[in-house]
Amino acid sequence: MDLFRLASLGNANFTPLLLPSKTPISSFVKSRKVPPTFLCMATTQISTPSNIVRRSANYQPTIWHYDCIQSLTSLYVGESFTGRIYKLKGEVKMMFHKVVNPLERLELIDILQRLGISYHFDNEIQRTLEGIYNTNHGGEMCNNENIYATALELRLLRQHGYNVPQEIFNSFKNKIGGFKACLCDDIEGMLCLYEASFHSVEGESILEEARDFATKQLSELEARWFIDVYRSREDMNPILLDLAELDFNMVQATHQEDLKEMSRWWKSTCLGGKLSFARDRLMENFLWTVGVIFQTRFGYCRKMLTKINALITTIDDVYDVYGTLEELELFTDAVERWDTNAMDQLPDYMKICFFALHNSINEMAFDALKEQGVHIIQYLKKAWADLCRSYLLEAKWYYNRYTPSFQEYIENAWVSISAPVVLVHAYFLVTNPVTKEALDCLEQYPDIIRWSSIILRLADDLGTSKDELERGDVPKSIQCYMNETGASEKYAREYIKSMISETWKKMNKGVVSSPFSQTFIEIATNLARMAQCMYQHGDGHGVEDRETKDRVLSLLIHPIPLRKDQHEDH
Ligand code: 0FV
Ligand code: MN
Ligand code: MN
Ligand code: MN
Ligand code: MN
Repeated sequence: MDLFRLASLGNANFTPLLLPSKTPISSFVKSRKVPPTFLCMATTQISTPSNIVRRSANYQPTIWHYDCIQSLTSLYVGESFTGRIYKLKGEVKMMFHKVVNPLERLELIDILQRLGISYHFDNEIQRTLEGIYNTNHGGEMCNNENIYATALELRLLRQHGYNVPQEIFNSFKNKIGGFKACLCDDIEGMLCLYEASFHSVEGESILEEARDFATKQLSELEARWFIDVYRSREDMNPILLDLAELDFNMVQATHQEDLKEMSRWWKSTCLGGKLSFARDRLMENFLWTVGVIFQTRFGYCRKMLTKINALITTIDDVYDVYGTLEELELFTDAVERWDTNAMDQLPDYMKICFFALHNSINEMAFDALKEQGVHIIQYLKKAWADLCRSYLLEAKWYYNRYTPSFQEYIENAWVSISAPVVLVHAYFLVTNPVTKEALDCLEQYPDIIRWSSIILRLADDLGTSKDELERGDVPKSIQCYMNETGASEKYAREYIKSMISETWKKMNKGVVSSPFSQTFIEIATNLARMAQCMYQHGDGHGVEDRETKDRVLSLLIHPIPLRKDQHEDH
């Protein structure tokens, strides 16, 4: 059920769709009094005069209705399926013993990863790769003739934390230092080289050349997609396919239960209904978390991250769209104080929002105290205060019509994209025991959090800034860069894309030598990948009914149709 195969997802085929503006800006700016949904509330608000002109983002109501989500039921639950999975897993484990050729072993690992079932075989994969690393890189450098095999080896070993030198590609170079032209005919080899090149770190010129050389574009890398491709391959192994399909459906059944629970929570907050200016995007908020951590055993983490994403999405709209500067100052103050006493001065719509935030986050901290005996609320509330301060600074820039320099923008924007909040919470959701060292490190936002946040911010800007500027928002990275350098929009976008690539290299390096757990590293990496997925065709988070809808249907709603014999416990 792996959504992604490699760090390059979307890097390659990232083509933001620019939405033509059908609506003149003036019609976005509606004069709104208190939203009608608030009329039923006992209103104590004092600070919102009725003549305030508020912006509107014109977000559409959600297409995923509560009753529809609650009616999701999957066939793929229960012991007969668990037993079948267990049997198939045993057969795959046998394959690791039967296959002796190193290339075939690498291919087996690659296929398991692409089918999204490698997580069942972590030990086998680790042992196999260790053996291959020790044989090929322990002593003398190997001299490979097969570029496909060499690229596959570099990618898999680097993905699993082995430091394989880029120089293993030297034997494919010609006398003047370029890649040999004849390699182009090897399409499989070129694709493999292309993928491997995304595992480069800064300054690796050979891998950079490799990427330029292997210009083949990849697209659609989801496991769901690969399962369909694999089914029709000549060398398809029916055991692997059976396991992948069954596993996909069973994992999906768990996701559906998580989703249903979160949709009940979302309804209970009333945020979707009462804050009619804000995005009601429970499904998308959930989809992000499946992309970030899909394994069934991390259900609690997935659910809490869904809440966090939903709160972020709502509060972001409060700052970017609806709130007045005075209200935003009050809200920021309330979050900094983390005190319900600070709520008295807030307008009603902010009271609901603050209370939902305060309750949800306190509950998570309470869970951590009960389950693990760690007292973490100070770390969580600091992350939210940092986020709200960065939101407030952007609001001030907006009201002052100020355009920051690119550097000044980025220094704030990697926080205002909310990834640090997501990752700080994620850290506590997957780490046990929590160490003092890690806590100190976390407070300063370690590099892995920064790189992931920057990729998320830049990808979001590529996908959303056009609409944002039209409705009235601060200049984003593209506009700051254009303003500072005089570059065209086209060039500025290219620059931002190259900055994403450079940041991936830093990320690749940080992953090799990090004090954090593999699970946390994967979350941080997947968050950045997910950003490139969600913003690949424009605003896939805010706009529900395009590519995102197809992804939701194929990943979360529709199971893979199975043959009859796959239902039986042989
Ligand atoms: C971005 O929206 C947004 F809502 C995000 C990133 C929240 C959902 C996802 C996660 C929490 C991971 P928007 O483009 O309005 O954000 P900015 O920062 O540009 O206002
Ligand atoms: Mn697509
Ligand atoms: Mn926004
Ligand atoms: Mn914002
Ligand atoms: Mn944005």
